[in-house]
Amino acid sequence: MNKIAILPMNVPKSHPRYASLMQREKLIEGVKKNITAIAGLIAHGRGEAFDYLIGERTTENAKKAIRAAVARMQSSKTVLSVNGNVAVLCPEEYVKLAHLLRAPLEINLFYYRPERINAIRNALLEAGAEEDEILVSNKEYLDIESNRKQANPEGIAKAETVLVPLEDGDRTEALKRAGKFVITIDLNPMSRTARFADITIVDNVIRAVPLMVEYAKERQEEAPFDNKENLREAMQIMKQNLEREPDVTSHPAPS
Ligand code: PTJ
Repeated sequence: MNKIAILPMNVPKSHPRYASLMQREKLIEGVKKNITAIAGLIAHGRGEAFDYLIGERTTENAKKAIRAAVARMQSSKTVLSVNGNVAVLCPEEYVKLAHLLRAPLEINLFYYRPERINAIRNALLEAGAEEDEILVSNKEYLDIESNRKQANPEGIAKAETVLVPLEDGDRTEALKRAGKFVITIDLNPMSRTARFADITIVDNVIRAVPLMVEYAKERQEEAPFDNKENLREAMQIMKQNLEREPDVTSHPAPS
């Protein structure tokens, strides 16, 4: 890992893509600290492309999903799954959400390495989590091949609802087969995770998690939520943005 030369970058605040460049810097730092998987950088790039298509903003469609997700998490036994990307992109807000929901955090990695577990645990502690709020997936639980099959008997295995932010596609279906209610935050409305989840928030975790924290400060009413319709709407927004005339005066696309 240390053999890879990563040039330190001085991102000027005036740069029009400052916020986006800073997210990349955080992830690169995360790789250096063993928090983020190298593949997490690629995953982020894919997310960025979809973020462009929704106009790099939280749409009304995403807000509706966030409200439904918070209502469900407030009224059921919930666990917040943690991977390397979330642990660098929004650790403080994720820990705050766990506190407001009184839900444990469970580290569950696709690219498992013991040193990554330790690094992520430390990142969560630094972000304000208590030692006993952090669980690690440690027992075979799901009928899938990848390391994501693990779950903690006191955490995901016992939970009614699992929040799985930005994730590869194999776990959501298996969690559904295990009877869980699955909520995801995924910028790609076409991903397997997005399609198989019960509630999909099509938004960047950077924006969605702080908003979840805001909503979780008050009791949210549970209301019927149609995820297929929600995904259809998200794809419609992307389609409309793609059909716009090129506009050099405004980017992201205005709402
Ligand atoms: O830390 P690990 O080992 O558990 O690995 C985590 C990654 C993310 C590397 C792993 O789960 C993976 O490879 O995921 P995928 O298959 O690339 O899927 C990630 C999904 O999240 C894609 O659909 C992306 O579009 C989406 N995505 C990427 N960045 C963001 C995002 N969604 C919301 N917010 C983002 N910032």
